Amino acid sequence: MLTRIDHIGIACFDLDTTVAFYRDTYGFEVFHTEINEEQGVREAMLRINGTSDGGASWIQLLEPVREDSAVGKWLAKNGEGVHHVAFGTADVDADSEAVRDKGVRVLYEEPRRGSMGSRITFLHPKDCHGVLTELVTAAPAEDVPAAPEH
Ligand code: CMX
Ligand code: CO
Repeated sequence: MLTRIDHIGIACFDLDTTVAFYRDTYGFEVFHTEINEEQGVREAMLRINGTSDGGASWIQLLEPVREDSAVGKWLAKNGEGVHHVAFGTADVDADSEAVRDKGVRVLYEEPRRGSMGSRITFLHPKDCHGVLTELVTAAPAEDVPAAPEH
């Protein structure tokens, strides 16, 4: 069952200046950064709030590390902006199979590694009314790095 918005993925040309905008304008701090080579991104996760099921909601800022990556191609075509929406679930395997059974294209045979040890898959935007949709199961809490002091 999809129980929350896990994150909004936002594509940007320059991660550092975009992080600075989110900090200076809203006061959101970076909780975690990483490079995900498989996805072709350098990313920053800004924690917006915790939720009652133990998960959290995030803004995921994405800078491409390769022009031919999903985000690199999208940026070249559209410029900066909202790239995808991610729903949180306790069981990404079951939920992606359930969505597949409804005829929606699920892009990965098996979920892959996402931010902070999560497991992720994507649904094709053309089957989702133009929205690239991600399904996420967060890593168990003890696997997630502690929040920075601020
Ligand atoms: N939102 C909405 N539509 C999108 C889209 C997006 N983010 N990305 C592509 N599309 C649309 C394009 O506009 C295009 O539509 P038209 O044919 O009408 O012009 C169509 O989908 C095909 O796009 P494309 O540019 O030819 O790109 P590809 O088919 O090569 O790739 C997709 C599209 C969705 C398969 C690819 O982006 C993908 O595999 N995405 C999943 C992985 C990902 O996005 N990783 C980065 C984030 C990592 C993370 O969240 O951790
Ligand atoms: Co994402």
